[in-house]
Amino acid sequence: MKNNYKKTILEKKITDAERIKKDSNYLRGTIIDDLKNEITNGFTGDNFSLIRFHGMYQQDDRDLRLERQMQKLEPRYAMMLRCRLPGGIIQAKKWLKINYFAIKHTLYNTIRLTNRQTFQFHGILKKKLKDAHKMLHDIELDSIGTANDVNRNVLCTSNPTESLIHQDAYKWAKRISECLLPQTKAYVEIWLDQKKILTTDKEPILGKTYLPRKFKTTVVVPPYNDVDLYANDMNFIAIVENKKIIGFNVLIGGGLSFIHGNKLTWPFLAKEIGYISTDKILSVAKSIVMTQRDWGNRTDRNNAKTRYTINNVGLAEFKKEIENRANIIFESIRPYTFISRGDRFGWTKGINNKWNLTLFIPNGRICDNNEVLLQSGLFQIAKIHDGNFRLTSNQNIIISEISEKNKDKVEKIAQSYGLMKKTSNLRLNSMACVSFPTCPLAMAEAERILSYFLTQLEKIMLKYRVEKEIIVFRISGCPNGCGRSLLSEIGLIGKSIGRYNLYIGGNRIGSRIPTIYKENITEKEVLIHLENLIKKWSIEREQEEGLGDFIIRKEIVKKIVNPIYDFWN
Ligand code: SRM
Ligand code: SF4
Repeated sequence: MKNNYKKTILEKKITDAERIKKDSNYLRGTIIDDLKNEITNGFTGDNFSLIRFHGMYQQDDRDLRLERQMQKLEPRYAMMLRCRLPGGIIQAKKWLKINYFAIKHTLYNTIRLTNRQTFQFHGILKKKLKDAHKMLHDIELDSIGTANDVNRNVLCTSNPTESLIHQDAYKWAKRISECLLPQTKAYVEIWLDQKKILTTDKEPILGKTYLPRKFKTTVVVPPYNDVDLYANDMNFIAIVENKKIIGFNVLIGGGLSFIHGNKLTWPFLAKEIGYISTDKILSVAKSIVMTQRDWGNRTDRNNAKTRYTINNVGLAEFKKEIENRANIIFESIRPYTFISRGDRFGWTKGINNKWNLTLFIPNGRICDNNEVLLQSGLFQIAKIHDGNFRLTSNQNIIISEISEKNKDKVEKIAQSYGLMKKTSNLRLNSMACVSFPTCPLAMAEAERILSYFLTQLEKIMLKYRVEKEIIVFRISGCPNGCGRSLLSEIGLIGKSIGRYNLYIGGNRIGSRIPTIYKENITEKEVLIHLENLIKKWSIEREQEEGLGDFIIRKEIVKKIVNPIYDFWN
């Protein structure tokens, strides 16, 4: 380990986030007292941060902030709750309860699919939180480890019924999720009223102060990179021989966030460290997490994610430590290729002769509106469907394992509720983060403005006769980059209300970080720049050349090779 880094992590003062974890008695804090406190709808002191370990964020509606301030009321506090759903699979029958809860007990009445294959409720009042957890428990779900400094929801390439390989990959995603979960009994005591037994809490993997920062994992089956693996801390790419997974290439240290103006922060693509056979996957996963636990920077949260640890100690040293801890030697990376990362919409047939129907969910927001009755349509499907719903990392949904006898019925419902409307390839490959009104960190609109941008871009694409093309277009309301804008061909990142940085030149499969093209521009300016680019692309592109690749070939921006240096220059 580099000496000056060792000195930093040993000598500098730990952050308050570390103090909170240390003092929390394995994530209990005084949450139980706060639940009884009727004076405020919020959580107090350390509990504000501790509830995140139980899968909840305290938020307030930012559209109402000013009005409530004027009325001298406390902000309209309510919680966002994120469920744990490794690989995104949930039985359709369970959806009925989730939907009922959203309609009856949340302020927004919607469900939000996230780009990490799970769902969130926004707007649960403190007094309804236990009901939410009990409802999840009744359907064998929970929200443990979906937020804060732990391993988050584990992603897995969607549509596992398509082959036995996918089923196997899903099994591994679940096993990794379970193996890395917090062991504390705090969740069941607080939310499910389980009696406290003599405290036997131990956290052999995560440690008493958990990880230095959030940690993200994927299991991927090439050629589909629908999970956007390069954005994740730890990734297992399945290597297949004779139709069986025989092992995994391991990639570590991806992440997309940065801070405007802070050149010590940068996005980074996960890097290859070697190949392992399947029997090593859990010990390697544990070793990577434990190395990051012990070596991650607990004195500066902006330098605490795995990619910074790797940069601080060196990739070779990090890899050696994993090998020592797991008692393995990585083999050379095995060949693999990715050809796409979008979802495969419409009908596909599975190995078990059952059917899958992938539906496009704009922004992952499950609600009814004038054009589409998404919430009602999915509810009707869930009532008759005895298979699963699969949530994708692109915020869409697959109705999976539909029997032959139900296929027509499902299609009829999907058609009559408007769930199978024809949509442009641009729209199908777009994404936005949640942003306003619930996200406290939002600087500019994302989810609520995506459709406006897409409608304008659809017109521009039609004008230049490229309306059938795919453009991976993504918006994030701030540089935390939840909409994965820094893995898009065209990405917007919020600067302030109505203003964005425009990034261009990523690629369709998500293995290149786009470059800043224009800074702090208005929505109108964004569209003017994009029209010029699309026009040029329509005339000068090579056959089947994507917009991002075209931009790099024509040197409209400099290609990002090493983001540590190139991202800011
Ligand atoms: Fe995110 C924080 C929403 C995927 C990077 N993210 C947040 C919070 C919880 C704001 C907060 O801390 O108070 C947002 C809640 C908004 C709301 O009202 O719901 C939020 N992030 C989301 C979701 C819902 C966006 C979506 O539209 O799907 C995604 C939930 C995924 C899940 O189910 O777990 C979501 N967030 C991501 C991704 C993409 C991914 O994981 O593939 C990233 C970039 C990848 C990465 O981690 O580098 C991402 N979110 C962040 C960060 C920056 C972390 C960092 O490394 O610095 C924050 C802020 C933080 O953690 O301090 C953040
Ligand atoms: Fe909120 Fe920023 Fe993430 Fe969007 S990118 S959800 S605005 S934290």
